[in-house]
Amino acid sequence: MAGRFITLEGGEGAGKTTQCELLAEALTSCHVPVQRTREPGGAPGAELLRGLLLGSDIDWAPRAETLLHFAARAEHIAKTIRPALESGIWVVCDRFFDSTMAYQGYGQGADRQFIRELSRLLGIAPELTLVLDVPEDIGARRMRQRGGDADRYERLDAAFHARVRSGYREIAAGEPERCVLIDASADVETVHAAILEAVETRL
Ligand code: Z5A
Repeated sequence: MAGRFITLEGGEGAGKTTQCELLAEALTSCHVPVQRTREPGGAPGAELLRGLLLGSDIDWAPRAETLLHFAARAEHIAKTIRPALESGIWVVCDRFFDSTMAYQGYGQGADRQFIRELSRLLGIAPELTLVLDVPEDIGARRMRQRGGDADRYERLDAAFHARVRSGYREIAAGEPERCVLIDASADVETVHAAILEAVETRL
């Protein structure tokens, strides 16, 4: 495809949203056409599913929750990601299939082989994944400082967030050709510089 597909991943408060915005601005200033998007969401139907996943108090069965994330992702790919890439636009996406592996697989104990197989069946994968790594206590403190209501996942306990973080570290270590682990405990500008270096080196 003509565009390049970059994803940002990490636990709560890692700074993905902040860094997606800065990366998109940096690409735009180099005259690279870019579409910023996010998961769950990024297309009208996927945003509806986001409401169910984040806003409801339903205690989903792990497989059902996994499939809802993949349903949202399939819609997002069909309506937003693939059309952008096919027309030469770079896609910078806040979370993608590694989030399902980290949160549902490592965090909630859903079947990881099932998630791997669903990821493969999507038929599309990021060329570069920046995994923003931050200790859970720093991430939680940033979220408290930001304020607002906690979603279903943010309300889960510290042990859950520790499993998510170690899951992300395992994913990054297992796929070094696609993933770059970034120390996200540094200040915003330092993290942005590390991301730009990874993008320049890898793409
Ligand atoms: N989820 C899932 O379970 N399975 C899936 O397949 C997918 C998602 C796709 C989506 O929530 C939730 O869905 C997510 C996982 C689950 N839940 N959790 N936890 P979301 O999209 O609403 O939220 P998020 O992705 O977790 O992002 P976030 O929690 O809002 O944080 P962030 O994007 O990583 O950080 P931020 O908004 O850029 O920054 C947070 C605050 O920290 C803010 O005040 C910043 O100004 C500050 N900040 C950012 N960077 C820094 C640095 N470097 N230093 C100091 N302060 C900073």
